[in-house]
Amino acid sequence: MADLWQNAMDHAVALARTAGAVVREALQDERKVMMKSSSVDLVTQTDQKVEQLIIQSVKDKFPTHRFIGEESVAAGEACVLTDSPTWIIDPIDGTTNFVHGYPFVAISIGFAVNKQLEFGVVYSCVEDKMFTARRGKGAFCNGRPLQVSDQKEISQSIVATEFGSIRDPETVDKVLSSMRKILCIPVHGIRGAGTAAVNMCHVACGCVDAYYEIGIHVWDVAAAAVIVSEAGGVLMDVTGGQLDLMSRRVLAASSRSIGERISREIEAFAPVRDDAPPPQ
Ligand code: LIP
Repeated sequence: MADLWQNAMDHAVALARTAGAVVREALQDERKVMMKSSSVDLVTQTDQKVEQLIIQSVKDKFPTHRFIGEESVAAGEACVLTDSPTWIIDPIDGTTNFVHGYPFVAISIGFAVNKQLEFGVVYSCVEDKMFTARRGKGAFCNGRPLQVSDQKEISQSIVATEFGSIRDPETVDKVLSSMRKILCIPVHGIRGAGTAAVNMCHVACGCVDAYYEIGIHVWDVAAAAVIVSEAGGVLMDVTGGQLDLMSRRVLAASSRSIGERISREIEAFAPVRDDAPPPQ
């Protein structure tokens, strides 16, 4: 079995590179933008094309494997993680960045078996950075090993987060209140790349000490979760409890103590889960 997953991972890296070239090329052209759940939840033809390209290629090579893909779920497919080998795909993480030409755009491919993540590939294609990790085998960027920061002082930390795409005033108040409390700890600063996958890879690299967000989806974080943990980081729920990939909440940190300290300042809320049955 071990070799089979290595095969799958090699295929994921090759696909991410091919997809990245498609995305970079599309950045040169005019992009046709469509809305999904709201005017700030965007999709383009490139998202759909890249997801199809990845899924078709995986189906040809691994016909029994299953998929959770951002645009397939948007088109009505179920978002269910079973014990079967499952590819969890975000064809463009950072679609808003892509639409505006803001240079953090990633192809994110995670892979789980028996509901356990086996490998993650995140290709930040404008920067040409290929982040990879396989369970138990370390995390890498363009082949160089990654290690989270050894910062133990929250007051000397830098924290990544995003405003997210849930924009009702009550939710925005909670998001801003959490950021305010974290800024007032005080931490050195707050940053955000505009993509969950890249923010998490920044935790793995050690250039930020933690990242949290409420409102993300399983395809935004599955691949990068392996990269963070293989770089020595920790993953948890924003309350400090156990991470639940379908809960749409994530906190990644360089250490449990930094993560738990941040979790104490976050005003948690619970978006509709990724695996919730569709409304009747
Ligand atoms: C995005 C996430 C980002 C979040 C956005 C959106 P997408 O994913 O990576 O962290 O703030 O609202 O969910 O839609 O670009 O794949």
